[in-house]
Amino acid sequence: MHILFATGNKHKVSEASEILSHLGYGVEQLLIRGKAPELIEPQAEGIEEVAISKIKQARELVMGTELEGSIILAEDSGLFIDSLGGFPGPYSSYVENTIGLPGILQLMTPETGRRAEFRAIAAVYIDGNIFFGNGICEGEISEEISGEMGFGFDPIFIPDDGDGRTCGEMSSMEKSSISHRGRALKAVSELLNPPSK
Ligand code: ITT
Repeated sequence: MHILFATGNKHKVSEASEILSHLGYGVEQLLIRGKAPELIEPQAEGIEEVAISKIKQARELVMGTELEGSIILAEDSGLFIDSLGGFPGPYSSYVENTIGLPGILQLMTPETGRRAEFRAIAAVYIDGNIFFGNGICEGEISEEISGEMGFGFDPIFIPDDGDGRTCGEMSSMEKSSISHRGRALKAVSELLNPPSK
């Protein structure tokens, strides 16, 4: 079964491809005329609404094209820091692009603790239906930026289910086995028909 991933983030595509290929699915980035479409993320919405919005936008783009019957995956994710009331949450992209990882570290204080979690919602459109999978990865914001693998906030996030390294210090296989994205994609894949390889 072949899935088109509506995302502008190539790291997400390679993670999803690795995770879902083990489950028998092929994943490629959705490209319209050779380019990843720019999907608008409604800010101030929950990540589920954002994932649905991405699916709807992608569906509109493929309507009337040879991709119209394709299975489409969209996903929204974010970093939720306990002591900041879940911030940056839906604003994660904006925060990464503005204050960045050093800015997040500066917001951490010894009094409030460093607990945080990544959340992801994967939405798969197939034949008029949308299936959802949720994934959470709990952990802590590290003291320092560490590691060059992964992307986004990986170098400042130490997952509880790991061994003390940040996600930025893990191989993609290690990260996906415990990550929010790995969990969300596995959950949604279980709702789809078993793929015929
Ligand atoms: P889309 O085109 O799929 O929207 P995006 O990179 O904008 O790609 P999101 O809005 O879902 O993706 O991500 C929100 C932010 O959270 C963004 O800054 C990401 O870098 C970050 N993020 C999401 N998943 C992550 C992960 O697995 N590791 C580190 N940072 C992550």
